[in-house]
Amino acid sequence: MVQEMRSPRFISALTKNTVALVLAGGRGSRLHNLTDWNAKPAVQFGGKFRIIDFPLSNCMNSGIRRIGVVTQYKAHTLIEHIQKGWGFLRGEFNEFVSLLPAQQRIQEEWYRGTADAVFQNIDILRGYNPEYIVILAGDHVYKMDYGEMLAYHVSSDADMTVGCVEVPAGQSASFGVMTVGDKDRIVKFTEKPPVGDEIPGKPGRILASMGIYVFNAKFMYEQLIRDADTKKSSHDFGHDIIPYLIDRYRVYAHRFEKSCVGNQDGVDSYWRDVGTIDAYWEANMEMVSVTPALDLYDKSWPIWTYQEQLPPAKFVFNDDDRRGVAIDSMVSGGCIISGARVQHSLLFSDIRVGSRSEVSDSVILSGARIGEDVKLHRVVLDNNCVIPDGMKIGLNPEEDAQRFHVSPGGVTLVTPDMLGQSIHH
Ligand code: ADQ
Ligand code: ADP
Repeated sequence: MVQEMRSPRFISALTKNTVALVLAGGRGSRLHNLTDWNAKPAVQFGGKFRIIDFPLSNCMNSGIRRIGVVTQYKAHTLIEHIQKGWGFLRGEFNEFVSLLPAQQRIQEEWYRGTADAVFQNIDILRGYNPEYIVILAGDHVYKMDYGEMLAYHVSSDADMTVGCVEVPAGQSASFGVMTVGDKDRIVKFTEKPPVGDEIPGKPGRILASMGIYVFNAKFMYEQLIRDADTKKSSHDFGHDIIPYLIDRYRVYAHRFEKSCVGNQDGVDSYWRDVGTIDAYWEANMEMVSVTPALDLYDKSWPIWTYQEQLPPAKFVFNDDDRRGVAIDSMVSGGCIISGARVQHSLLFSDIRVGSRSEVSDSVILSGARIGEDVKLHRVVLDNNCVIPDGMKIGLNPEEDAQRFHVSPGGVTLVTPDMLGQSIHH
């Protein structure tokens, strides 16, 4: 039965009857000043992408082409990105990426929690008339075939299915933690417990919710209406909806490794919530490694983005006999490395690095102007920073901590505001 249901024809019938909603409105405050002006899903990642490109590309590659993006907090860059980059879908084929900003459609409040963000768009969703709804987070980096998760949901006869992944038990407080019974039916679910229940037989590991859900559409509408009328609810999927449902309905866990795409043998399934500066730095650095677990070069599961058209990166051997070089690095379009050395770093687009400067183990977001004789080590440099000649960052943590934000892992975040450059150029 299950075998038969997993045929590609069957899965495409499911994905066609699905609407995906990408929740992209959260503050992402653990990313500190990187989200002062940008919602986390719009934060740049991997040299030329924005984080939201990953779930959106997964939808495309999975055959889900009816997508709503729910926005709220500091959505300007995000909205512009979606409009410029994701407008290629054809309405004639019933394909779209639709922006759903908080607009007080149902009540006089902004979106209160994740479930409320969906509830307040219920009339729009109903109008699309889908059989299934996939709820995704706009701030995770991974490649996943949602069609596999839908097939699992249908073949389990589930009302709701929660994507899950194994993580170290020490991270319990960041995740919804679940216990599963027969055939991975969820029997217990606790949102962000200080200490989560370990997986039986796997000490030190917990089964964490990825914050992505499949629902039978009608069932979801009923449950969101019920929750909206519940006074003491915080209207959050993890806090309120899942704990309420598990004893009353069929809620199943779908394991990410079953639908993770393009995993290399022997490498853990790649899924990252790049929620903190350390995690953000680390995940970007992983892209620079020789064989990253997430392959951006795989043409069978492309990650799409919008990027300004720019000339190729240029490496200049300049007048005073200095080579402009980049080693173990990724350098995007529009960059000019002139007589400078870039090592084990990720340079987004339109960046200049001047003579005798050294950039190492750093993530440099687009538009940076790095002067001469500069040293940057383990730095995350926000968009459009201007680093004056001779400035050294990342060599003296105590000095850095007075001007910049130094993360627990020793990564220095530098934004234009911290440099006294509040003018957007
Ligand atoms: P968190 O990631 O902490 O936990 P949350 O901050 O609620 O959950 O954000 C989930 C997604 O919804 C994010 O993409 C965020 O941008 C978006 N979002 C949050 N508030 C929103 C709003 N008001 N309007 C629109 N979008 C909003 C969740 C689950 C956990 C799970 C982790 C996995 O609750 O159970 O383990 O995700 O990362
Ligand atoms: P991008 O599309 O390149 O991400 P943003 O609109 O997010 O552009 O802005 C780029 C950077 O400029 C931000 O990361 C922020 O640090 C800075 N910035 C944007 N707007 C302001 C502002 N009004 N005041 C100060 N800094 C700003």
